[in-house]
Amino acid sequence: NYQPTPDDKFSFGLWTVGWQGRDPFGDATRSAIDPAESVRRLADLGAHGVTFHDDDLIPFGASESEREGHIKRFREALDATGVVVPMATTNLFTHPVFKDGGFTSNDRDVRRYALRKTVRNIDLAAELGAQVYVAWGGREGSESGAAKDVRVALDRLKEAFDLLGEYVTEQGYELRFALEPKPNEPRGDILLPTVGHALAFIERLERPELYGVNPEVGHEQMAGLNFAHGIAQALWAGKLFHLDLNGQSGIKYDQDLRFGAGDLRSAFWLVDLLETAGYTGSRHFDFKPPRTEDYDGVWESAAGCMRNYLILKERAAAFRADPEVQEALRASRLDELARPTLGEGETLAGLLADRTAFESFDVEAAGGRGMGFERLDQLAMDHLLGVR
Ligand code: GLT
Ligand code: MN
Ligand code: MN
Ligand code: MN
Repeated sequence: NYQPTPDDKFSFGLWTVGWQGRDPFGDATRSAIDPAESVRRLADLGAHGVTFHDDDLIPFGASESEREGHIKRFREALDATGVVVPMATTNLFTHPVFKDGGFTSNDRDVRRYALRKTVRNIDLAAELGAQVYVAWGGREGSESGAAKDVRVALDRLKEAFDLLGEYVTEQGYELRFALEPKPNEPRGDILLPTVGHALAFIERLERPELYGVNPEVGHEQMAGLNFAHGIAQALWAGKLFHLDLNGQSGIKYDQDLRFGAGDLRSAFWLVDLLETAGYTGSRHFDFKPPRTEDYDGVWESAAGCMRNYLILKERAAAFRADPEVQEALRASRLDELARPTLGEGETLAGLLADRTAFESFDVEAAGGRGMGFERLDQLAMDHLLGVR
């Protein structure tokens, strides 16, 4: 019946259902919502978790006693509903002070402030039991060439993450970082634009084991990339610490549609991958209910994210269980892909000595073999469309 339960591990950012619909061309279309109310509504819908930026929970500039009050109200809502906080993050993009970035602003005092703001919220994240700390560097970038020395900015980004890694290690927090790539918007070009860039960067850090990625569906698609492929490589590298599910229709502005909207086929392969790979983290939604919606529409949109995930999970499982699909997978030689290219115990010398591998290999015959992928994909399509 596609009714989510906490076992499905669905989570939502406070900033998603709490988005008031302000965009570059128009004012807010919805009033602000109390984070405690969002927690209650999400719990009613069947979510297990809620995530937040420091400023989603505690308005920027709040006094220490106001801060305590906001945290207390939030904790009460969590306790009353059983909703957990699997992840938290820092807002290093809204206030004008971050107009040239947080960890890579050319202004050194801004970088020091960004680190302090982050450390402060890491303490709160750990206190609330979060296991993942996301870092989306939307303002880390530039609009023009000489404005940012990218190699030097990457030195500063490494410096910042190394310091944060040192901090969580010294505090003994069970918290790992998940870097969120995005190619552009709000900056003209953002540092670590794709999953691949982020994975390469992580290996240059002092404690690489503390860092993974938080890929977002729409962000990779804005760069024209195949999201499921990026997720597969992150899984292969042991670096899929978290992910942001939403919908996007092709290469354009960041749409943040509800999950399942936009590229539905891509969503199908993503769910198939997450479910067959045994991903155990939260299924986290980072979407924006369109500004056409009132609050009824917001909760419809949030419920739709989860419903679509569960429908796709069912369809993907049916695809995998179908005997005709299994036969088609064999006909397309997926089992052969899983076999190492050298035989067991065989060495490079063995390959070089094997005349059937080259001298007498019938390239024309091999080149003429069909792969059977169209049949396989049509079977997937039939399952996705619910006609099998
Ligand atoms: C912001 C951004 C998202 C990030 C969030 C984490 S905030 O809404 O567009 O993609 O995941 O900072
Ligand atoms: Mn995101
Ligand atoms: Mn987005
Ligand atoms: Mn977003």
